[in-house]
Amino acid sequence: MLRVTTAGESHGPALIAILEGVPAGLALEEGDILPDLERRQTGSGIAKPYTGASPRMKMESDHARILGGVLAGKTTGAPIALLIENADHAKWRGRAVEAMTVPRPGHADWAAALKYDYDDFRIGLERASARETAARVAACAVCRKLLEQLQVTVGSYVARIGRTTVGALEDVSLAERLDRAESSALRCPDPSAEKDMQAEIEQAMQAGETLGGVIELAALGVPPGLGSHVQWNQKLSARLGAALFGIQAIKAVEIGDGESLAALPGTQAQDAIRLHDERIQRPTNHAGGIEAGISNGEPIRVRISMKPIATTIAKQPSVDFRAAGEEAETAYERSDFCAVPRAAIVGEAMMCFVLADAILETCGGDTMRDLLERFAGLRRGKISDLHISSEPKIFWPASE
Ligand code: EPS
Repeated sequence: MLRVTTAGESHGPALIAILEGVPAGLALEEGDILPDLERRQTGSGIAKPYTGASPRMKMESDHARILGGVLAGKTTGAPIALLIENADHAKWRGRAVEAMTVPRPGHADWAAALKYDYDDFRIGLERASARETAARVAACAVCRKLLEQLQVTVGSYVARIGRTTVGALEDVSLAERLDRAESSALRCPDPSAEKDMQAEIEQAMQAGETLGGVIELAALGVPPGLGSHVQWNQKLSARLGAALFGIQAIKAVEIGDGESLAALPGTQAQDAIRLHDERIQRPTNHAGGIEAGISNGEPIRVRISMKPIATTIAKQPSVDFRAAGEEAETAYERSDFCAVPRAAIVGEAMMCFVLADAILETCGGDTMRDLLERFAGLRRGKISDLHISSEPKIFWPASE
């Protein structure tokens, strides 16, 4: 239902996003997009508190201009076109840029050059760079605005950076963790772990290293019935997985308790189905709000793991492709030391996109008015909402 396409290079004039499929009648202004762009830019990386963000973040102040699809402050149903200028571009315009001849292990450099026959590794870098995520975050802020009208909220927190993980958070509700992340430079809901994370980032920066980590994403207020079990690519879990694996440097996606469920006996890995005041209740949420690829009305919980950024000040073994080629060490390119807190916002953006898409698929609607009416019907969960028959039936009549 929804499609988002981005274009533009990391150091080119601008990034562009086109979002198609948004119903008409959603109130939208540039100020609605700005908060997510600002959240994605957290920290300058060069001053305390260290967040590990690239110094580039100090140079850019991302702002998306709406160039199409919105008239008189409301979406029209036409594609929404957004443009974010790259402030850094001024330094690159008209300048001969030194050839990049040594590919960085783990970056797009080598694979992209081989695939597209590039004659300079910088060509792959320009599009593979996570700078592109600014455009995605802008487009998906529109999806967030749509979800807000339906009382669906999406948030995130950082659960791990390098070796440091958050402490036990069982007593802190999911909503409270998401709330705490908003006032933490590293989006960490545990102040003591945050201090250790900052120390670890500082050490990594001094050592010319980079750090990865783990992000928890959550959506609250999601109705049951999004996605479908009937086809592999309609499963909400599959759609979230594909969208989240589309974020630069994401190496694992887990739904609910994810990998840890593999070690449990079957009876302990499920969420009991209970009845309370004629409503179905689930006392636990190991499934992360998705059963058989369909949302079940519980909060959607997804964990994503990000590898450390491939660009390190510390040198890495590679090959110099000049002339006949010889083994060489990588040269430093400006980059983030740790992009985990910033990637959390990109994760939220992709989650907003997938949920808005699944809602539009289930509810349809050319206009927000249609959507709001139909969406109200999704909030079911009472015993009387289902009509289960107790009569036996012949599913497959014997052939005559
Ligand atoms: C990135 C390298 C750095 C990051 C960039 C992602 O850019 P530059 O090479 O210009 O310093 O700052 O991220 C952004 C610019 C951004 O807006 O997120 C990379 O190689 O992926």
